[in-house]
Amino acid sequence: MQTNPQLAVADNDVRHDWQTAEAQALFELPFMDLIHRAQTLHREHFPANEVQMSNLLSVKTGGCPEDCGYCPQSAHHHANVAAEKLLPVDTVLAEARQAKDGGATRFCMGAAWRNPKDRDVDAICEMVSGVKELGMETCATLGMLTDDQAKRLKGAGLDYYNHNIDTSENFYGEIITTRTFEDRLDTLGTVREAGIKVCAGGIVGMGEARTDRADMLVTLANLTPHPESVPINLLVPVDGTPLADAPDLDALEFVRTIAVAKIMMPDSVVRLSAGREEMSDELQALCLLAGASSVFVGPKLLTTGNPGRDHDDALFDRLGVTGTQGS
Ligand code: SAM
Ligand code: DTB
Ligand code: SF4
Repeated sequence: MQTNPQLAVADNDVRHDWQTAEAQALFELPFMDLIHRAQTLHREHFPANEVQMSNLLSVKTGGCPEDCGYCPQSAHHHANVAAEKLLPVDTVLAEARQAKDGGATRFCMGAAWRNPKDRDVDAICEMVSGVKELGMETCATLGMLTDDQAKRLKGAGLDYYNHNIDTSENFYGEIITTRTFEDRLDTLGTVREAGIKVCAGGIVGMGEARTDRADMLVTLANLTPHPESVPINLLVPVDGTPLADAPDLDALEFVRTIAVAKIMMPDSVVRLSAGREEMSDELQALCLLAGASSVFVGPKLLTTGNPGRDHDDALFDRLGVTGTQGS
């Protein structure tokens, strides 16, 4: 439970029986009403002026057999990303130590896999236990997992697993053909069953309709319990991917998506994920006002850019926000 004990909490805010029409109606609220409602709920559940910071490292980049239309790491597309092997454990631990020296307490490792092989899981378990020994929280995103792999990762000390449903069940086939929406949900169940905290969200701005954004949030909010963390990514259009020329999403619609996510999952940390590099400070401030309370920090996400720490520190300063580490 991520509830702030100092603040009054209405537990009946946390529901698992959302209908598409209700989510759609939230999207259609006047903007001020929507943001006010989301921010009011947010501060009933979380400290109002804190933003959690996560550090991300791509431990296995490119050459992925999946065909996710947005992703520069897919071997099906022609983005300028070279395929690399899994980084050595020592290299990853050196990066984690550096992140720790910079004040980080959560370290997230991403791999461009459809699913890890068992021998990959051996190496990832070594990374996870090494990062744990540094005294940091651990997070990984490695694709689909078997029950046994999830249990082994949990045993090594994995705290969070990121696996996104990406979009609505309806729109999913337009974006990915090599695995199903059901596969994604199965992995989320496997992760939850293994006792690992769930980080699950999606991407907006891929040409989907508002109903798709509403449906995606309904699927996430009807998971029981809710994912502890809900990343909302704005598509980073990358040359050489099928979505390179996707039409820009109205920025206020992105803010609305964050607000609706917060209202439907008030006890979850909504993360303002990919897309920040192209956002103005003012737009990011609106996203935080809409209930986002976590960001990835550092100059790189997995393969694309992210605002540097200096910029984020200055932004937090302007907003009177404290960047916190850990959960
Ligand atoms: N291969 C694993 C998987 O797909 O689950 C883990 C890594 S994958 C790159 C992690 C997530 O990054 C994807 O689920 C997607 O939501 C997000 N992502 C990838 N490319 C993106 C892009 N161009 N813009 C926004 N989000 C993106
Ligand atoms: C998530 O939802 N967003 C992060 C994290 N989980 C792993 C990844 C964003 C990737 C953006 C494209 C790239 O840098 O390759
Ligand atoms: Fe592979 Fe993940 Fe990229 Fe899809 S999103 S192509 S599974 S790395």
